[in-house]
Amino acid sequence: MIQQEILAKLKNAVEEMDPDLAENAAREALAAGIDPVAAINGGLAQGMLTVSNRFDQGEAFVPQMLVAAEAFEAATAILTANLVQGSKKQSDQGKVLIHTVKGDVHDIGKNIVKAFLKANAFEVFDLGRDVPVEEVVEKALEYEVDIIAGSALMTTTLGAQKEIVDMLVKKGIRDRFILLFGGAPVTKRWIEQIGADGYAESPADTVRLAKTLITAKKATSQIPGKDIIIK
Ligand code: B12
Repeated sequence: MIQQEILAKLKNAVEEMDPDLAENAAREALAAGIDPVAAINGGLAQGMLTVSNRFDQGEAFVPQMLVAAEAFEAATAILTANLVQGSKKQSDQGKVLIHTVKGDVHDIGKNIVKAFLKANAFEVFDLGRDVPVEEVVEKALEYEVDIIAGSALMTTTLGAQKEIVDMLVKKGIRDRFILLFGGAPVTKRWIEQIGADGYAESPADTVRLAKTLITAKKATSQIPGKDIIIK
């Protein structure tokens, strides 16, 4: 009952586009012992969905979306800070480089995925948003990550995911990394077309997929056949 009330408060804070309310509800969730992942998924993300739908229907506009995103992020920061202090060592599962592709500033979905990966003991390097292709490749090599995870929310920026694959192929290092992409316009067909390894539509599926792919990679020292790994 208390859990439902607090989740409703988190959802409401995003819908009301109120960062202070969102932060308070996040603290309340932690104090009540609610799983931070459940708080993000069952509370904040639900509120964002409402606001996204309003935007799509022309009932909300860019300035409102920005404040809703701010409320979402303020609460996520509080909930995620708590996750990082969890008992499992970050990197137990593997290392992930996450980013939003060049030309694209949508990072709410990326941040949710990041929070879930961290909660599941992945070490996550976040390059932020609007990240040039060269930087993604450079940092993946520098941090020696297992997975490159990229988000694209617009049909106009989707092409940057292909550019990442192409650059890795050109440098002869494609097989060093598992390539996971996501964002609303990403489909199984797109992933097959560009030669990436997988995609997921939800943060929970991303974690499941990342674990399966890393296990397979460790077992075979290379990325398994695409038939197995594409969701
Ligand atoms: C919020 C929002 C914004 C905010 C972004 C704030 C922020 N910090 O992110 C603001 C207001 C800044 C914004 C700006 C713009 N936006 Co906008 N925006 C949205 C909106 C309403 C919601 C997106 C969102 O956050 N959804 C909620 C999250 C939780 O969902 P998600 O991102 O899909 O992520 C989930 C999955 O996709 C997946 N996932 C996501 N990333 C990854 C990564 C990996 C590796 C994996 C495995 C999974 C995964 O898991 C996530 C969690 O479930 C969408 C409409 C919509 N309904 O999607 C438009 C939308 C994406 N925007 C759009 C547009 C056009 C713009 C602007 C150009 C508008 C303008 N005229 O200025 C600018 C673009 C600026 C730029 N260069 O990027 C269009 C894109 C259309 C297209 N061509 O594809 C959309 C679809 C709206 C529309 N219907 O027209 N926007």
